[in-house]
Amino acid sequence: MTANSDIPQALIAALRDARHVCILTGAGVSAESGVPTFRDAQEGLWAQYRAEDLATPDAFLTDPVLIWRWYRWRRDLVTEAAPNPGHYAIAQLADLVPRLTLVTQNVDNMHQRAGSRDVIEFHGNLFEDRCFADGSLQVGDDTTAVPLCSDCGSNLRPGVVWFGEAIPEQALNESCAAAADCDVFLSVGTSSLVYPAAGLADLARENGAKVVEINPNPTMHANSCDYSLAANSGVALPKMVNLLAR
Ligand code: BV8
Repeated sequence: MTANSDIPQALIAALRDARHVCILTGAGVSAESGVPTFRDAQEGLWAQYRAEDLATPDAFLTDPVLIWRWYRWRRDLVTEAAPNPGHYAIAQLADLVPRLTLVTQNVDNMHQRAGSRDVIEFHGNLFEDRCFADGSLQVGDDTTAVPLCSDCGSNLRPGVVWFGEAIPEQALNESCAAAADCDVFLSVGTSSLVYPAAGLADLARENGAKVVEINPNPTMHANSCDYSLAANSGVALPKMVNLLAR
């Protein structure tokens, strides 16, 4: 393992020879856009809550008004923010390698706003409304504290995957297939604590891929990575793309 912020030539060579690159991103890739990570303490009104405690079906059943206020606060915050050079570099990388699969734990739509296509939303999307009863995609009335399903009258909930809920089957299957097939797996801006997302790097390694971690705070998995770049993704990824594009 090499731990530094410069991009090892061997890594660029591995990317240049790669048939298939798979990238998993977490909240850290949006940190430079001003979107707080899950590790970051929540601000203001939300400082008294742990994100993990709010992002659960039970919290929604207990107080749907509070949970909708939290998600609308996050929708506004993310809408105000803009993709950063890390997001754009990932979008560019897709044109520099034969095949790129982008899996994100983020629900903030930033990769899509930066031009990434076919993003696998492993934990759903903040801007979707779904029926709490059957999970069907709906369009909620934003003027009501808790929007209702126009089909069955049940509460609507944000289209994200809460703790204790299953990952959408298609997203899970496509992500596992890509991790098992790729030649290079990049784990970017994630603490690698939330499963099953955190298991994708192991799957890639077990299938012979080179595994790379990009995180200013190397995680407990860093030592089992081929490359650990202790850097901000908004710095390391553009550097990597520039070197690859030469
Ligand atoms: C499930 C959507 C079962 C909602 C989210 C195995 C072991 C232990 C526990 C479990 C296990 N398997 C399952 C569990 C339980 C649980 C889990 O993993 N718990 C954890 C806390 C231990 N998993 C689940 O509940 C999953 N579901 O298992 O269902 C099941 C199966 C079948 C049928 C029924 C049920 C569902 C998990 C999904 C939860 N939803 N988000 C919302 O957003 O509101 S998770 C949410 O938190 C995010 O999506 C993300 O995944 C996670 C936060 O992690 P990160 O993205 O990594 O962010 P974090 O803040 O932690 O770290 C940021 C990192 O960035 C840091 O390392 C920092 O250093 C770095 N950084 C900072 N700045 C930068 C940077 N990096 C680069 N550049 C920078 N500039």
